[in-house]
Amino acid sequence: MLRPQDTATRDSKRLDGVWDFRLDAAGDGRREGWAAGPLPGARPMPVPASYNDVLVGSVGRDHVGDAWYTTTVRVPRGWAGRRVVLRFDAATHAAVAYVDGAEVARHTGGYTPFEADVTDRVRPGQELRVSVVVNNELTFQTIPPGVVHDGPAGRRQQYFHDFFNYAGLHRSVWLTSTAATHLEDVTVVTTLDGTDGVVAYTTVTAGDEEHGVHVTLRDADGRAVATATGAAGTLVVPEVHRWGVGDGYLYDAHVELVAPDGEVVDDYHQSVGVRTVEVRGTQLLLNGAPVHLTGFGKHEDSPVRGKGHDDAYLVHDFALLDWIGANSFRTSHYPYADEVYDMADREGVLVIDEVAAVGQNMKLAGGIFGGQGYTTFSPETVNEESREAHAQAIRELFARDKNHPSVILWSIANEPESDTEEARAYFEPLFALARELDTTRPVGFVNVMLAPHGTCRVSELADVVMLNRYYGWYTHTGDLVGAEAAWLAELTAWATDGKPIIITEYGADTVTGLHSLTPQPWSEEYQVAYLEMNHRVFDAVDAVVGEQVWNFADFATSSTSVFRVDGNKKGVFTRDRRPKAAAHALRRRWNPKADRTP
Ligand code: BDP
Repeated sequence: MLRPQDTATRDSKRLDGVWDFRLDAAGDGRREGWAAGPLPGARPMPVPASYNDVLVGSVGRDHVGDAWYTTTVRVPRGWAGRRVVLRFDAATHAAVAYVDGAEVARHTGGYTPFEADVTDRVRPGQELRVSVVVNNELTFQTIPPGVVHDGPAGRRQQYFHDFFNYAGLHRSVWLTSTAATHLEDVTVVTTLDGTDGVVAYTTVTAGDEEHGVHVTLRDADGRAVATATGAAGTLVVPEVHRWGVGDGYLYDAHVELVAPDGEVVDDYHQSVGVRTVEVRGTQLLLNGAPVHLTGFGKHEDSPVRGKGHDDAYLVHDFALLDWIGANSFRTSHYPYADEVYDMADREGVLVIDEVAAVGQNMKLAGGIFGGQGYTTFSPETVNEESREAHAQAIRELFARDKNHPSVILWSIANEPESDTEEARAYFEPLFALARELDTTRPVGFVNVMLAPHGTCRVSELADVVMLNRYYGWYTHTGDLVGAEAAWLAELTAWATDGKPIIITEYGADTVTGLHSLTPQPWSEEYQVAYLEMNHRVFDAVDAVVGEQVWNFADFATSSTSVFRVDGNKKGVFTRDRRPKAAAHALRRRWNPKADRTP
């Protein structure tokens, strides 16, 4: 599936704006055919945004079930004879889309795109109605999992991850047009041969005629540096400008589909960063040289819009990453909006790209230990159907993000149960699938503190060890001396596996403005002391190739716990992106040469 684009032969129309909207907990809309016309009792709702906090009161926050969106769009007159596609960048968590009341697409998985060919349903120059019903229910067979309970207050969604279950149309909706015969997919894989860059490409074309493929690779100044023909081929770039950290140099592969009479019927621009990623021993190599990741686990999260994509937050967050000296982040705990990866590509920021498999661990809920009353892997809980949904989530993520140079490592789950035979059996085929889909990037998963070295049965399947550890927070609370000794002992044991280790989470909840002369948990001083203790431990273990603090910013969580006060406060920045003392401490470590004049 290619991204919407405006080229000489492709057009796109973004349908973002204020749509008509209605919650439908009872599920009346599907029975009564609400997709067919204007939505009865509609209220306004922005797209993209989560609907939850846009609405006032608990109605949006506590909603479980369907929510309807509808809008009308005029199909451009110039699209006569063209193939027209309706695309959703994301609908969380499951959706059915309709055009003029007829179902055109169905999709499960809240963080990856889907589309429908609606050519037969549109008349150029005419208006059409786009409706979509989005459902936010999570079960043991969804990614991520959850359980819906019936109670005196109605249906309630329980889930096992530590961020609010925001839902709705979180990303853009598009109507696009191409020629009937069109490019369906483009894949690029880059390698280095001395000072040459080698770009291997493959294309997939849909349509019945024999068409040729021409590819021209241009540098950032628009100069053609290599050309090739054929559905698959290789482009060699002498003296290539490598893509690297802080140097997001991008080439442009212009792919043209040419009819036998020479007419260019379709064309698409694929940006290309020429770089290699490799694991060698305990090192992670970018372009053959070791890298050390600095940065954060993030969330797509901001006031009012929830998980709705926002370009202002996007650009500001990247400016903050640059200010603090972060060269990487993890898309904890789900695939982010396409725009985020585009920005990472152009800024030279490294991304650990994560599947939305978070919460498959019934001994844990959001870092807090304590049984959930379920067995993780069983015929009734996480089972074969869940694994198929998980496999599908991997397929869709890899297909979407395969061409981003910024994506250097896949994470196929966060903190699943990993110390049992059942876990091993569940994950083995998923690792095999990931390796089959992408032979060019390392694959891993994020290990939880409950499965320390020696007990984890899944980490040996991974290329890189990724650890979330909270010594000094969830254990050894307030005792940084004891924490340091225990943490160093565990990390030293992991290092004996001979793989690179990335600390994907370490952090302490901190109330901004809470100060203490002694390092008290929740104070800004404690967060700083906690991070410094962790850094001493990391610096003592050579196999540690990355440190990503939990979290970049404070974020919203479910309102049903006694250990979250208005959300998770482990942010180094507040939810509105103001620095805590820890931000300055991290900047001193990660960006020591930065100008410190205010
Ligand atoms: C880890 C989870 C993360 C939580 C964090 C915490 O991966 O989602 O938010 O703990 O407790 O277990 O803050």
